[in-house]
Amino acid sequence: MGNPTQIIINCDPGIDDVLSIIMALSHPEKVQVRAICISHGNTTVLHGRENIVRLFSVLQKHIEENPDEAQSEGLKKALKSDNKIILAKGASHPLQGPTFNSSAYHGKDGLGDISTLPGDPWPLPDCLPEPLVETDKSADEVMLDILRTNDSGTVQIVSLAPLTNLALAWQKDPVTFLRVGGISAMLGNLDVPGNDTPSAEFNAFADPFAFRILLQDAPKFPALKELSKRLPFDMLPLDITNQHKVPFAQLCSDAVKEKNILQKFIAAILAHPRQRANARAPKDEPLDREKYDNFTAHDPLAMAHAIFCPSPIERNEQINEPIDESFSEWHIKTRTFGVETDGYLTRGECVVDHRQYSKGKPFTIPTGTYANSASDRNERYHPEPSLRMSRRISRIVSWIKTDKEDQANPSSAGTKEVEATFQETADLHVNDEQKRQFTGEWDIVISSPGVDWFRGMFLKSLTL
Ligand SMILES: [Ca+2]
Repeated sequence: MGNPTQIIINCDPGIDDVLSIIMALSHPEKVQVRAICISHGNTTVLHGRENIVRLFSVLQKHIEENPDEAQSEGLKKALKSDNKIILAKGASHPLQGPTFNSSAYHGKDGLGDISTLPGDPWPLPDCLPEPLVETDKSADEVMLDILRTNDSGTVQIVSLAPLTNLALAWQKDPVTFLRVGGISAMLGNLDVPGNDTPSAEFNAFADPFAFRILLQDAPKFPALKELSKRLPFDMLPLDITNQHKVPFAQLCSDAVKEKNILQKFIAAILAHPRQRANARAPKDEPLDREKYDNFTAHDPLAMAHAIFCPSPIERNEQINEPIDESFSEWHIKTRTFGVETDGYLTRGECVVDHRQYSKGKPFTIPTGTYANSASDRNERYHPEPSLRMSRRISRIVSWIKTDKEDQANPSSAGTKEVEATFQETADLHVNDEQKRQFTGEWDIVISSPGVDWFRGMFLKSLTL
């Protein structure tokens, strides 16, 4: 068995973020958590930081109180190791526009409001629990530091939150960011409805601008363009995460409440979302537990993918080798889509071209014209010069050139005029078309080793 893969976790903790982190720590033979980077999202960065501190305090108490429990072997190894885990605060708001949270599901504090329970049963400790070390550096700087100081392709990012921290790191130093071995991201929805809004998944909705930078703008970066490469994203959209449900009864039954401190903590943070899930059932008939009393493991599935599926770089190395068994059970499909940033109703929607004649291909959006040509309106919606304007500029440029050259050398003026006109027009045409193409291409995870496999692994990781 090789060394564990080093991972950086981008999260907005968040109930399912916290459960995902416990899962990662339970598999020290597979992954080594190098940093936990906090993002805005489910809750504020301040609450997110406190939730991680609370979690590690509970984990430390758990291994102290249960030194011989076999199911906690992984946790013990991860928490007692000399490997420190950097805790870094990141972006407190999206790159543009308003900031949102999902307190309706996660509670105001992000952990089902356990911080307001009578008697404060899950207090913040006086000291930062081991093996956390806090830094004043921003999350994006921490990501770049770790990528810079490790061999290229050896560090992976698991993103369980809006992509703001990743986009900031990419914008700050794209060459270093390209050293990432793979990115497993819980994000978006392609062929199913949204969860936060009718059309968008929460992480995409919370910062569609960061999403767009990484999906649509990053491929134009010279190093990626020359190599015909794209960022090594494996996206886990609602299309697959919705299928991975775990009965609440297995996660937080009354019997579990009598067990260890970690199980009690898990039951406490799941009480609020369980109540919310059950509230969706019809009131006038007995509760259909199989249908409604379930926890949907969005973030934990992305973490499971990072732990058990080889990264894109490892997969490329396996082309001429026998395919790793764990990879053969995770299926990936490359998809082309765009992300909506401006839509009032559709912010964060992943737009796929479902039209029969162009299904799955990149698409463009017409720039259009306005009855009153107010330039500020045009700039607001279409900051790039229109194709018509580009052509007009190219002709003016070529006419000026030809006029000057015509005076200097009258015999070649005609040919040069044609060449210059076509060359300038073609260049501007290509650039303009690229700018107007609102799509990118990422690998989408379309199946896991199975819901039963996932449930068993997830519950075992949580010592349940
Ligand atoms: Ca999350």
